[in-house]
Amino acid sequence: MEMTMRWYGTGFDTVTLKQIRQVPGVTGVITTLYDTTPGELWSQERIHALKEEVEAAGLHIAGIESVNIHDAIKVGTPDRDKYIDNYIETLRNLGKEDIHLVCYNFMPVFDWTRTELARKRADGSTVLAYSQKTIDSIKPEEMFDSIKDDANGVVLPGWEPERMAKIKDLFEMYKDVDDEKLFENLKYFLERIMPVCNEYDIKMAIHPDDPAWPVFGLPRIIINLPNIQRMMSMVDDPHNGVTFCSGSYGTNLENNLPEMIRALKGRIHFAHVRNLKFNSPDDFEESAHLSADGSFDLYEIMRALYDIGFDGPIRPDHGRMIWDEVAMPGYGLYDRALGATYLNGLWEAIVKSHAAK
Ligand code: CS2
Ligand code: MN
Repeated sequence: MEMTMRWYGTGFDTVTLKQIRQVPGVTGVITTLYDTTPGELWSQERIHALKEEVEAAGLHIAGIESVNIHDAIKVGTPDRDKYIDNYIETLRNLGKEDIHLVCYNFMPVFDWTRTELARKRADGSTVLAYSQKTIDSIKPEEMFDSIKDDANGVVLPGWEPERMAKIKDLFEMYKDVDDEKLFENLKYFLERIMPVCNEYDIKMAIHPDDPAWPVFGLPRIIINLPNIQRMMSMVDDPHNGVTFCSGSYGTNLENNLPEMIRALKGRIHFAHVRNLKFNSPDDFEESAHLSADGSFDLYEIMRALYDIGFDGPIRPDHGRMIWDEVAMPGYGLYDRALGATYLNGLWEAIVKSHAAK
């Protein structure tokens, strides 16, 4: 595996490449062109410039998170092909710049959903949290307003104000889309992009829906092992794989994370590893990475990744906000650096204990 951190780019991220470079063992970043909109074509020039900037800081681009999918593709409207054509061109331009991993998601309307961006924990840190009761008591259009004050002035990925302004239209657009339709539209998209993925050896790594169940009545399909297996078999190509995100699949306690990892051998192209602390099955908060602080055994998760021979990029996902840092919720430097260091420590111990046998 290669330890990486997500970086939103100069002007968007409070964290610098220099800081990331100083986190022990972190050699790459997962980045994006944050100012592009879904469906837009990424020029080779812009990708090249981003790559040069990252390389000048002594790091490299280990993958893109995300090239977002236009709603027309998810809904399957007649104009979807023009957006898929753009996506294909973007993949080609990434391939030409020697970038071989793309993370994306197929969630309708919202990306991840949390009801609080700054829940206070006993140690004074703040974390993202989710309560089903809160979701059940508000309308989707109220969702953005209820959390935006805790966003520390930054635009949250997937929660862009322009998008939120159109929330009612978005719901209207998805009104006839159920699980089956969404699977069908995902299949159509994957079939169209696989040739370019094969040509440039680009691994597509779908990110799970977070939380891993339908929210506000919208369908959500990338939520458990049977559905991932369905997704992989409907377009059976090794380039059609997954981002294994422990914090997203883990929202559903029925998902056995180490077992899922083992079952997905060969198709996990990217890993997000973090912990959650459940207060009840429908209320959880994002804890420190340390196993003892949350509900998951991070050693078992890392060991499962080791056992399947995982050799792709891994990153700490969200971190807590600690030491008075002001940053995008979930994406401060300090706790993610602690997370990366902890995960590296677990990995080193696993590697050495296997070598000793
Ligand atoms: C990320 C997701 O911050 C997060 O929760 O893991 O937003 C992820 O980047 C997207 O869903 C992938 O397209
Ligand atoms: Mn994730």
